[in-house]
Amino acid sequence: MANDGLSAGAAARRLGVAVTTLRTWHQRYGLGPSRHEPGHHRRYTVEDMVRLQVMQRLTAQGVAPAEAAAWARRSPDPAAPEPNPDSPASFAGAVAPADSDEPVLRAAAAAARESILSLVESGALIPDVRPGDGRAGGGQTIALGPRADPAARGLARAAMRLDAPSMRYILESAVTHRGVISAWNDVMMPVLIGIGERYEATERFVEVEHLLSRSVTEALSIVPRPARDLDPRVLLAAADEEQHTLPLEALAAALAENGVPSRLLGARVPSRALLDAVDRTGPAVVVLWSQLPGTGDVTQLEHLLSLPHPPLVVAAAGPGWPIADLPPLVTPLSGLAEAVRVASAANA
Ligand code: B12
Repeated sequence: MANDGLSAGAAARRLGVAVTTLRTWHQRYGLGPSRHEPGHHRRYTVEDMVRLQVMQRLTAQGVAPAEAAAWARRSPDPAAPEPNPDSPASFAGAVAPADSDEPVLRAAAAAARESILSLVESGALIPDVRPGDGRAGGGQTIALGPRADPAARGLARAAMRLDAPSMRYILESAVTHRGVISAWNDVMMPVLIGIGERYEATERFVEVEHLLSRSVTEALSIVPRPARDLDPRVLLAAADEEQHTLPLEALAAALAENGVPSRLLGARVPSRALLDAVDRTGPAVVVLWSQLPGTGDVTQLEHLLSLPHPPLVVAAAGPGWPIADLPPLVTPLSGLAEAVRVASAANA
């Protein structure tokens, strides 16, 4: 690109969009050309082109234009030093001698592409999608430890603002780019535990907990499920009267990522219904989740073990189970990665 920037026509051609689209992005979303010489049309600079690349890429992925523009406006200046040395996004590669032509644009484009996803994922860029969002949380925060992942921080902020699009963006990016186990352990779980503590201390923020739970469910459901001709040999269920299911949803998604299909019965499965399901489907593994001590009744596990054809593995998962009093043949599970290992091995 010449030093004096690109005309609208040239910029549109480079981006592969119509000139009218560029005009719309300028007029509606403020993503216009910034170089202005008196007596000449405005020109698009390298920085403008980086922002437009972000806009183009996000809208192509189905992000609403207003939201995409919010991200694009916050894109770092490619010529500025990288603000966060830990961030994999590096705009340093976009810095080139001022008089260089195509390489600058190519580097800026590549840097923009690389950086969008990592910045979104890191939680460093949270678009202000809706005006007034700042008010919604009333300055309240979800406490996370000092070593919390930046994406978890971004998620906590978005959750307190009841900002579902941003939550969804952060969560889906985490699932897609890190995989389910890390997305759950490093991003979802700390924020869920944090909002639980906030609720316990204040008896407020149930609305935050509900919207966050819903967003987690939606993000976990984007993981493609294994082919339909594979018969699921893993059965996942919450104990009788147990409404907490998110860890099982994470387990189903993590297993799917490993090509292992599962049946997830969901919340509050009465013991009789669980036994009937096992009888009809003959699973190799049953994972029963209890979050609350009140639902961790071990007779549910004993009944499973005394079936004429018991599953190979009967696993107790969740903090509700009395670990010391579990029947000897029950496998206790303490984390998602372990659950994936045990269920995958028994399924093989
Ligand atoms: C989301 C949520 C809900 C949602 C659930 C939505 C859903 N679809 O699952 C809804 C709104 C339904 C809900 C309801 C209630 N909830 Co609730 N909820 C939560 C919250 C925020 C997250 C739950 C979760 O997914 N936990 C899983 C992970 C994130 O947390 P964890 O269990 O502590 O993780 C540990 C282990 O389980 C293990 N682990 C983590 N992930 C995995 C995965 C696998 C596969 C394995 C094996 C292990 C494992 O590692 C962690 C470290 O040890 C928790 C907070 C919390 N700390 O859990 C409160 C929490 C569990 N809820 C609580 C309460 C009080 C309730 C209600 C009674 C509220 C009410 N008054 O109605 C009801 C209970 C209804 C019922 N009978 O079940 C309390 C329970 C306190 C207690 N120990 O008794 C908590 C702890 C909040 C708090 N701090 O006060 N809740």
